Amino acid sequence: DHSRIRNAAFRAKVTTAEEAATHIRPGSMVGMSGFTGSGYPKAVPQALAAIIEKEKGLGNDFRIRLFTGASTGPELDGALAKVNGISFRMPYNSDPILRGRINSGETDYLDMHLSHVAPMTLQGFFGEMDTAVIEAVAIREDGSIVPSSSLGNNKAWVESARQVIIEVNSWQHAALEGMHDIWYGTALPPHRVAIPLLRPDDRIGQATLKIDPSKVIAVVETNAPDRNAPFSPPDASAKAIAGHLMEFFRHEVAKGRLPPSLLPLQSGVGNVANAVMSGLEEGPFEDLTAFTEVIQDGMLGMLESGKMRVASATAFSLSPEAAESLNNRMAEFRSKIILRPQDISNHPELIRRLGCIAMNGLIESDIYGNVNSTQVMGSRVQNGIGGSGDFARNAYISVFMTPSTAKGGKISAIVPMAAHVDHITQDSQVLVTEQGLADLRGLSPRQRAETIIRNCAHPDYRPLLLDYYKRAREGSFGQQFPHLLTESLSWHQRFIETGTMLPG
Ligand code: 0RQ
Repeated sequence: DHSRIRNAAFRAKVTTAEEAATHIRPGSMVGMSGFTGSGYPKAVPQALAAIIEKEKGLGNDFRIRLFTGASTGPELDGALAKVNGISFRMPYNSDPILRGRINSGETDYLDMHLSHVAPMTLQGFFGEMDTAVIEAVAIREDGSIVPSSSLGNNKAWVESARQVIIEVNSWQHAALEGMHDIWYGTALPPHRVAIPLLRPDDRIGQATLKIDPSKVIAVVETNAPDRNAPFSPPDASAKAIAGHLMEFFRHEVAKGRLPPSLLPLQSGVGNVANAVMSGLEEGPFEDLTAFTEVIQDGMLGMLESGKMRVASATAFSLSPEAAESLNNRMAEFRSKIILRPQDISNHPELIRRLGCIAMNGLIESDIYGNVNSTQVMGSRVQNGIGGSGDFARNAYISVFMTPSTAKGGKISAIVPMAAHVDHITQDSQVLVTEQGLADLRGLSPRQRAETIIRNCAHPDYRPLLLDYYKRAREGSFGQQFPHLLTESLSWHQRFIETGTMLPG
């Protein structure tokens, strides 16, 4: 009935995903919507994958350069990676098939700070964007677009692309209309102005995306759910991490360094982040706010119970059950949730001004608190830096949290030297594992090492780390960051050779 397409000119452009996908050319730069498994186009990418497969069968090379907000879903990254149709990808991925293509060297991957992507695209640093494919909830009478469950880089894509395809997804709740806040004061230097946002719940822009109708070449109707991987329920380790963090927050409030309602929270995705949300739900802090990238299950729970007053983000990242439950009660949440473009949700100016508490996961930290968020054994990407760098660098307090071991104890998350560094010591101020919490603020590198090994390392690895550190204190070239360079990455090499970091 086309009831979501309330503008006649756009209604006249309704077509099939198959037809729309024929407008995407081999080798072109394509910007698609989507952030952490929400709000990504579902039909056109699959139709494009089918075209690519057919062309490849005929012996024709067909790959695209793919830009998004962050990770998407199996219908987008999964489908295109399966046919090896992505030559270049940025800025964040968590799809396992695409991860395989990246790690085998078939796909080039540029892992970027998420706040940089939109301005750098508009600055022209990446070349010309050919096509934007954007998921929407509706097209309004005035021809403006109601974005769906993520906003990501959509504004930058529709502004910079030569042509635009819109997927109107009737699975997305109509009550999402009014939840978005899109700021249009985004001039480039030297004309930039201050962003007029002083509180996480300030609305500074408009609810819909402006679009030049002459650019829109196709409108495709879909009815398909966002497909995000379900979360595993918090295990004992995640609960212990959450417990240590709650104790830290209580201590900081008692010292007068944090207000009783804390400060705007940023939290990553995953098992541990979700457990921290459950910890906050049960904890003594009231009237919480979030200024973050993604709203996950735990945060939705706090908004529902009233523990949290408002959450500002760029996307939802929900388990299928939570997405269904949100969809059934979208109108209740509309006054409590604001979705912004990711260059605003992750903006350093705003994170610093609001004094966010950043809480992110990690792959490994070295004994000095250099944090690797992205590369397993230094060379195999897991997901990407995502927004963790935007928040860690600019937060009021930057927390990193992780179980002290991975892969059933065969890997220590605390290592002598990180095999890759995403966050330097200056950007990691509190480190938490199930073993304990290390408050690193004001500590010198050597004091940091002693605190991290004592408080955070797993008992299986603690004596090995102490032994390494003691010998580094004796044999290092310098004593600012004591290291034994021929040995510092030997734990990683041992894992590659023997399948465990533990010596035989
Ligand atoms: O792999 O699924 O194959 O078992 O990494 O690890 O312990 O479930 O923890 O879900 O919190 O993810 C850093 C990846 C942690 C995440 C990372 C393996 C582990 C498992 C997941 P399996 P866990 P989490 C907001 C902010 C960067 C982006 C970011 C991340 C899988 O937090 O991507 O923070 N962060 N964005 O086995 C080998 C190690 C490992 C390891 C974990 N040391 N060695 N494998 N794993 N540590 C979101 C956005 O920005 C969009």
